[in-house]
Amino acid sequence: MAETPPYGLVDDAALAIDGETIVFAGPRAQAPTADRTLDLGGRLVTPGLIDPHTHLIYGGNRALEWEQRLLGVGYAEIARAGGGILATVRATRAAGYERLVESAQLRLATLCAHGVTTIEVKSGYGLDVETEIRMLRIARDLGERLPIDVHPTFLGAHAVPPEFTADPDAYVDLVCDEMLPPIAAEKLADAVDAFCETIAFTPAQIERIFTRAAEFGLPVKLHADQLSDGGGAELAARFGALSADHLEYTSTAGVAALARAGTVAVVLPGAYYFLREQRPPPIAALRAAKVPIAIATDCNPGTAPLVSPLLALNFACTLLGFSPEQALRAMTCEAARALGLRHDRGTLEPGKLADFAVWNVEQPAELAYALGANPCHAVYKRGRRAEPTQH
Ligand code: DI6
Ligand code: FE
Repeated sequence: MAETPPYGLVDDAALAIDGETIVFAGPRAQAPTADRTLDLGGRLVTPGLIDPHTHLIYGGNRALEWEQRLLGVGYAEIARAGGGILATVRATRAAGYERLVESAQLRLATLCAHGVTTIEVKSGYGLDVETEIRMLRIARDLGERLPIDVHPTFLGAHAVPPEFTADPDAYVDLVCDEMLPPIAAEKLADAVDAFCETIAFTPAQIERIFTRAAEFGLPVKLHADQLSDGGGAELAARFGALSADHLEYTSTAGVAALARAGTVAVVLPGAYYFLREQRPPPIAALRAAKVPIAIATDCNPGTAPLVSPLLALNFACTLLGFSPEQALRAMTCEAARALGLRHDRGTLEPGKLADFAVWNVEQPAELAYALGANPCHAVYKRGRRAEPTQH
């Protein structure tokens, strides 16, 4: 059998589309005849990019906190002093529906303009019933406003809100008993996430939330081992999580657990870069154990105010040892896997959604190479030209 060329590239290729679906992808000479054809000028076409981990919706920003961090104050230190995530919680609760939609829509339009056709969006800056639900509704609404599929994730266990500092377990009760039931009943989230960390939630608390999520048939994922090894990867694996994300401090046992469970490792090179972390996730061990690896922007105001998927690819290459080809796979087919969507997107094949990006580049490595450029020529979502700026 012939070896697959780098990136699975096909020269002089054609895609045939019926409605929302690809019916042919391959050499132009073999393409079926069509009612209507469109010449893409010989440009590179890739699957639409998929961003499987974002905190896109939030009030305010944390530029001042960033200034402090540049002067040497630590992220965890700021969080313990009531800043960090809790500062964004205050701004998000105060923002109201329209302002949250407006700011998130701007960020989303930028991601779309860089070739993103599917995105995951977490709640987690409300931390009360009303604001968590508001965030999830906004996530769903954004998917209606822009030509992109939005997959909302409920992240009620992002931080312990100020009202519950004295009794974090009572907040976990609220997440399980007052937040999850209406969210599941109204189908406001496609998955449930939690932040497993000394400054956030313990494995025991998260087990309660994940057990409840399973009762509602909701898949789980986890912010795992970002700042310390809290056994997050093992916890995610125990619950058959879709993904375990961050993983800077994941141990050898954690890697083995992910491999056994088939859980995807989502690495967030933007956060690694922006926090100036010194310890990279164990990429070589993950690869050796055949754990699928995806990349996401982690777009959030505290650790990764990043709206360029292409910069995420670049950081993965320059900081975490990805090849440009591995990086592109990590933001297409592996990212689809991280969202449980491998069956209908992430590659250009018959039967998959016609989600693709057209690029003004000579070779695919340029996608990860050009710092701050946007060579995206056009984006197609479900077979239609996507024009995010005109909405
Ligand atoms: N880890 C992260 O990188 C983001 N959330 C999390 O649990 C950061 C969120 C923030 O700082 O606002
Ligand atoms: Fe995150």
